[in-house]
Amino acid sequence: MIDEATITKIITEKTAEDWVDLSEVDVVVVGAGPAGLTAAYYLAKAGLKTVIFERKLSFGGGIGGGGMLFHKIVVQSPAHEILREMGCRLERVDENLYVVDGSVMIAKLANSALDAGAKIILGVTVDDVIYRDGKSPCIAGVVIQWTAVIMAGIHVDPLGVKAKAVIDCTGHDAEVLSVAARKIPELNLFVQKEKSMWAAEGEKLIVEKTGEVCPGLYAAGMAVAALHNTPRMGPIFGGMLLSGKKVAEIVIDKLKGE
Ligand code: 48F
Repeated sequence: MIDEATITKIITEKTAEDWVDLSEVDVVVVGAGPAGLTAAYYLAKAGLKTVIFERKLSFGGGIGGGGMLFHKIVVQSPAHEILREMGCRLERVDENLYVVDGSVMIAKLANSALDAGAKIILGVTVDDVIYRDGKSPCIAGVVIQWTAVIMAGIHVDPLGVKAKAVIDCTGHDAEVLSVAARKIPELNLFVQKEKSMWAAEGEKLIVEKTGEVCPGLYAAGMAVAALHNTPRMGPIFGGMLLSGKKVAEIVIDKLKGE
C-alpha cells in the first residue's frame, strides 16, 4: 500500500542514517566534476570512506558544457586508460587523442565512483573549512550548507563534517582554497587564478602540481591552476582525470601510512 506518511518516514529515516554516518569520514571531495569523480573513484576503491559534496543537482561539472557547448570531449593518452578502466567507449582520432560523448563520460565517471563505494550528495555547497591550530594549522573538515539556502539569501547556521583529508575539486574558482586563504591567514595560502590558454603546458603543470596544499587540504583539477597561476587548457580533459587519480594516490598513501 502506498501511504504518504510511510514515504515521508522512509525518506527522513534513511536520510538521517546517512547523515549520521557522514558526520565523520576519511575524505571529503568538494565538487563532482571530472577531477572530483576520478579522485572519489580511486579513493573509494582503496577502501577509504569518501563523500563528494556537489553544489548542483547534477554531476559532471564542466564536462556537460564540452567546448562551447559541443558535446564531444577530447582526452589524450595516457588519461584515456582511466576512462577505459571505467568501461567508457572511446574513439581514437589521432596518435594520442581520443574522443567521447560528454554524457557517456559523465555517466561512466559517476557510476564508477558510486560502484566503488563513494557517496555523492547533491545540492550541498561547501562554504568554509573546519580547522585546528596545533604546532601548525591544519584542515579537519568542511562546513556545509544546502545550496538552496545560500541561493535564498537567508541566514541558517551550517553543519560541519569532519574528515582526515579535504580535496578541493571545485574547478576554476578553487572555492575551498580561497575560503581557507581568506579566513586562515596563518596558512600563507594565495590563490592567484589561472593564466591565459596554453593547452599542452596547462595539462602538464596541472598534474605536476596536484597534491597537498597544507596539512589536511589537497587540490586537484582546475583548482590547482588557480592556486599556482598555471595556464588554462580549454576543452581537453585528460589532465583533470590524471590530476584526480594523482591526488587520490597521494591521499591513500598518507592515510594508509598513518
Ligand atoms: O568545474 P569542474 O568541472 O572542475 P574540474 O573537475 O574540471 C574542470 C573542467 O571541467 C574544465 C576545464 C578543463 O578541461 O577547464 O572546466 O577541475 O567541476 C567543479 C564542480 O564543483 C562544484 C561545481 O558545481 C562543479 O560541479 N562546486 C564548485 N564550488 C563548489 C562546488 C562548492 N563550494 N561546494 C560544492 N560544490
